[in-house]
Amino acid sequence: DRIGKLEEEGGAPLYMQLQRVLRSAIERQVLAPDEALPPERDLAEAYNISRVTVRKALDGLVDARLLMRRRGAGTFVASRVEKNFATISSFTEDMLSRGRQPHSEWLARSEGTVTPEEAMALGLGPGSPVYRFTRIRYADGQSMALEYATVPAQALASLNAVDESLYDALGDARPMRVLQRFRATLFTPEQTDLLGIPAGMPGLEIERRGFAADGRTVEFTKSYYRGDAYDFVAELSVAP
Ligand code: 16G
Repeated sequence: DRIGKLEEEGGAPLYMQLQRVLRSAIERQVLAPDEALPPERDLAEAYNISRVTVRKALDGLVDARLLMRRRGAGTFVASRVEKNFATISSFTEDMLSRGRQPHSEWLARSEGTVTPEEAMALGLGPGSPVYRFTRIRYADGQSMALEYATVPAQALASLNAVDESLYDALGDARPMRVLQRFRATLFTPEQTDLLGIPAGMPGLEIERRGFAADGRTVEFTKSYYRGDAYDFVAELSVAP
């Protein structure tokens, strides 16, 4: 009832009418991101149409990425996050600004000395001390990304200074400029397990080197974003 009614007789085909109703409910957030749709059987009954018609309507919306199916769990309103590409923000800020609750599951928090790759990325000499943080990042309980961050030890007060947000812990030393590299990735079976996603899902690997206002490199982070959860958007203009 809350979702809306179909048009009167003689309108567009029924599956299209249902699509229109669902589309509008999603746009008005009557159906919220990540909300489960009623079972197809219930929709068919409520709208007095066949299950085949319901399925056809939902298939179209899944193709249009407005809905997504989770194996064994049903059909959900898609909850893709649009991340602006042109400004620097933290995961925590990204989620809070969308009214979603960020949460991290810590997989590792350790102290060590730089690997050659980290030394190069962070501009540190061999043997420099670093902290490493591995986290699964969630929004409203839904896994969004896996993150492996390496931070020069001197950038933080201590290994345990990071609570929920790395950028909060960095404070005045948070990145003011970043260099990023993107590449397509397929999640490994281990990452698939950690994120609780279907096998074979594509992802986006983003390597970020972040520089504090004084120019020091303060993070070298590899983020693996779920391909079904993110749209990266940016406004570009022609070079002057
Ligand atoms: C974002 C950054 C990541 C940074 C993290 C800090 C990208 C691609 N990555 O995920 O480099 O370490 O935010 O988030 O934007 P936090 O302050 O919530 O820990």
